[in-house]
Amino acid sequence: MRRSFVILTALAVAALVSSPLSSLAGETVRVGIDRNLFQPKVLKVKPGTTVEWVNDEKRTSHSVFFEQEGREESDRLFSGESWKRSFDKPGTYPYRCGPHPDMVGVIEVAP
Ligand SMILES: [Cu+2]
Repeated sequence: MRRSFVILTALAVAALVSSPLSSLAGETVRVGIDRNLFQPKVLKVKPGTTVEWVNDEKRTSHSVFFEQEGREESDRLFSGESWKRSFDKPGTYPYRCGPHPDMVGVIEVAP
């Protein structure tokens, strides 16, 4: 009895440590960056999703900038580099590329 309790407790602790609460509901969805475009341009995700932008260009560097929220621009992403952001609250999150203001995208978060 006591032994099984200890084992179950250890399993529960291990589960919590290996999967932080913030990521329990979420998956990671990829947005590619290629030919000066975010692909897909409009991405719909559920709350708790992490979005990962990956620069698929050979040469050009880009960033991810949620300017309208007043957030800091991501680091410049060079070829093959990526940047992540998690979205917990429903809403519409427009963003653009720092060095290329015409490169725009939207993350739509809805249950
Ligand atoms: Cu760019």
